[in-house]
Amino acid sequence: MATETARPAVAESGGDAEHLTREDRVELLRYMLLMRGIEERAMNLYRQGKVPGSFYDGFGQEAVSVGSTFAMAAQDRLCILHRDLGGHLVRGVTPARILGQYMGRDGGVTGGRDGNVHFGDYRLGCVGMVSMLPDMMLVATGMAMAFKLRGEQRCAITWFGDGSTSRGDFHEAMNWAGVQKLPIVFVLENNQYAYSTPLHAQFAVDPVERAAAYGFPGVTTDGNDPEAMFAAVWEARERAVGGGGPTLIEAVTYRLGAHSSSDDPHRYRSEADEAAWKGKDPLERFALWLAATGVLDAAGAAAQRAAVEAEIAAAVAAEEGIGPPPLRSLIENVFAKPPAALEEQLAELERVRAAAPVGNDADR
Ligand SMILES: Cc1ncc(C[n+]2csc(CCOP(=O)(O)OP(=O)(O)O)c2C)c(N)n1
Ligand SMILES: [Mg+2]
Repeated sequence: MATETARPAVAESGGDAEHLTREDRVELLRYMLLMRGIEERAMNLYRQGKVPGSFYDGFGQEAVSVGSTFAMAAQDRLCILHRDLGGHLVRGVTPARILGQYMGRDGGVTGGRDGNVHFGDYRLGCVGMVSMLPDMMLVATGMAMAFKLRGEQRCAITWFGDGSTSRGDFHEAMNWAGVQKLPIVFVLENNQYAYSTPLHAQFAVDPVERAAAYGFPGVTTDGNDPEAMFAAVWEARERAVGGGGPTLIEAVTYRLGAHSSSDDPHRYRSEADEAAWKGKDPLERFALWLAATGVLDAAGAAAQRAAVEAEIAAAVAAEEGIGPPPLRSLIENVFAKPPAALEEQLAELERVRAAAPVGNDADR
């Protein structure tokens, strides 16, 4: 595996989005472009049968993970969910390792063991996702508890969707974090739907109001604005490491794409609704803002997009050349001494695989 180091905290000179430098703002856009570009490319690879399993994307939600991760320090820990690819990217996971992950290649973050969302490079502070929602809230709460017990100046952050707020784990994590005043930031990614379930069928009150019931602040933020996300998380992290306890940040956004590769969202939401939110696409909006404020002119923006596209194309080409991991790696780190019968079975499976190409599973 590659050995990138975690990205240091930005804006070390200041305490809010005012202190983002021009370079930071250009970087924010670059990470958002990378996330969009990688996921678009991965969706095409999925359709070509080159991405096994199913595929989840974060189209329209790029500002949430990129903006919030930008506010975290290298020593912090991130429990990243299925629409938060930007979190991995900001921490320094390369596009090649991510695309390799999706394609089940040896060069992927888990070395081909898992696909779309279950990965995280712990050396960069990223914790691999647990699929049961929202168990990552409990994992992050446990990490924050450890930081507190050890007296460390570190913070945990996790993301979760509007649908996750109906589960017991949400309440358990919020309660314990509030009781213990833990250094944790909870980011509620309100993208209007949980699969096909709309907000009005999910909760009777805005869930951000529940923070007060657990004894800590809850704030609502524009989840389509990376600078707003940065500022909200920065402030929450400052409070957390200063002993002030958790914050719940509701990032209001919209899932522009389908729930997953197996979903047709037009069965439960209108095209007019989609078009209205498309007009608030965080990428285009932020690009316009950077142009209007003179941070990135047309030539700079075109060069940035071209560089991102080239980086993604190179990553795909590199991973396509790598191939899947040897089946023998299935039993690595599992047995002290693998049983001989298992070795023989794997050799047989290797012969079968050599004769059949990798394809998608039946969708879940
Ligand atoms: C406990 C549990 N039930 C069901 C699922 C299947 N599932 C995966 S994503 C998802 C929708 C979750 O909605 P939300 O929390 O709003 O997140 P979003 O996908 O909208 O980002 C569901 C039902 C799951 N992973 N865990
Ligand atoms: Mg949702």
